[in-house]
Amino acid sequence: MGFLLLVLQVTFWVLVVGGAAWLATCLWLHLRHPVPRWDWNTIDVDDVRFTDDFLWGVASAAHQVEGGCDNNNWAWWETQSDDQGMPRIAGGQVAGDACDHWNRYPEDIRLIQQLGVSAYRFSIEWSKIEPRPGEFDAEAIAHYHALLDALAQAGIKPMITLLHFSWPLWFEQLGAFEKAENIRYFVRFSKRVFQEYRPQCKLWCTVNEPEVVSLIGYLIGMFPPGRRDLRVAAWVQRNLVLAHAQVYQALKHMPGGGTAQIGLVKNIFQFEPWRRWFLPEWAVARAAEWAHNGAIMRYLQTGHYRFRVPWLAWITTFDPEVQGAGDFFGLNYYSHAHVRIQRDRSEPVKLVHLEDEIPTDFHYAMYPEGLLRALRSAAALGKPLYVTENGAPDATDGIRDTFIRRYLYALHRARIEGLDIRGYFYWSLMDNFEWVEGYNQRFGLVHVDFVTQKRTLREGAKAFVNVVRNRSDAAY
Ligand code: IFM
Repeated sequence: MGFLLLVLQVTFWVLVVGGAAWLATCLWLHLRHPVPRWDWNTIDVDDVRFTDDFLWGVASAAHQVEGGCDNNNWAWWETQSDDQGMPRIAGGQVAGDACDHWNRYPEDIRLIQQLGVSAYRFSIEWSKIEPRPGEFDAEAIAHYHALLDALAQAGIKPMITLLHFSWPLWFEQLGAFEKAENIRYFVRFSKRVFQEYRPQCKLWCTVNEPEVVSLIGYLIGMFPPGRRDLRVAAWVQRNLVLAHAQVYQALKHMPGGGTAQIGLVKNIFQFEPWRRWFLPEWAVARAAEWAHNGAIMRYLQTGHYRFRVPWLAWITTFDPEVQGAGDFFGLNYYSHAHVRIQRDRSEPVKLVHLEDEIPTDFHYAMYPEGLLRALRSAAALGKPLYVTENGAPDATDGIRDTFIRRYLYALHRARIEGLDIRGYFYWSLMDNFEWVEGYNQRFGLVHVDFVTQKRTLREGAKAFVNVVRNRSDAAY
């Protein structure tokens, strides 16, 4: 009896002390990582002002809009099937002619003008410029000169992205960014492009979303090359950021490099626990936050890349050229997600959004508060910031107006706080090939009929046009 009492007493105190420690940890995490939600009913989202020198733009990427990108990693991927024999892209779609932007860019530049913006972010398709290793294609080079000339004539400032998910098939076959020694090919291509177009372009993005390429291509296996290996993914992430730094250093030493503005573009996506009292969800959310955001931000700040998952991926490198590499930081912001642990062996962890959040057509919700959070964390790098992408897939145009007004309100708030944000690029100018989703997700300010290639400005896009046109420096 006495022994049983003792066991009960010990159990009682273990539960009390353990429970208290659990709750205290959750409370501490909750206070350290709050999830701000604004009461939109009390906010006048139209009360926003931007200085006249703020750069407004729209964005696109070569493989998604140009058409004829048939010699790269994605063109190959679009013909592949998964283990169950299902096509890699929704419904077996392929990028094909995409928006035929390669031929229709004069019309698309007129659309950009109609929107009232003064900048266009686009990418140069590496596989067209350098179809075979070391061979540069004069026609493709001339094409981008013509595009840049047309933009200049229209008074639109270009922002060039050197690597936006697609690369030549020959580079893929060499192992792409799985091997650090392959970075030199990307540096060679970048130098050639910079030499050609620097006189026509001041703003340059090196690599777009290294964490997305590594996560989806090398861990989840839904982007090419379809690998599922945490260790490889962590190395690819490191190599892509190292590639950014090496390109940055190389271009800075070229003619025109000193005055060019060159930066990395990173997607910041926040991860939260679905239940704030549930420690395992905190643990997964914090780990995801580190893998997706923290590891790269710290690498850029210090040159140290640390990606440590016992037995799976244990990486520690120091690359001094990465520390501080970049004249600006390009932020792509889309949303946040809540991590839910569930009793489902096939999907033990699921990313969900809260019921009271406005959903987009994709798997994430509208969360403008997160743009301000992301801008604050990016500001820690001490560089000027550009929002290089922000937008929503919304085929029925039901939420685009609200999306734009709320996000631009968050942007305005960030500027009022004093964050050094130089410009904002909406993703995207027009509907385009949304990678694994094919043409099913419609992000465009402009609707595209992919049968006739007819472009039509969406009603919801007018909210963007209004802010862009009414800019004023009164508040500053
Ligand atoms: O379409 C993509 C783009 O290529 C990279 N950033 C996110 C966009 C929307 O998913």
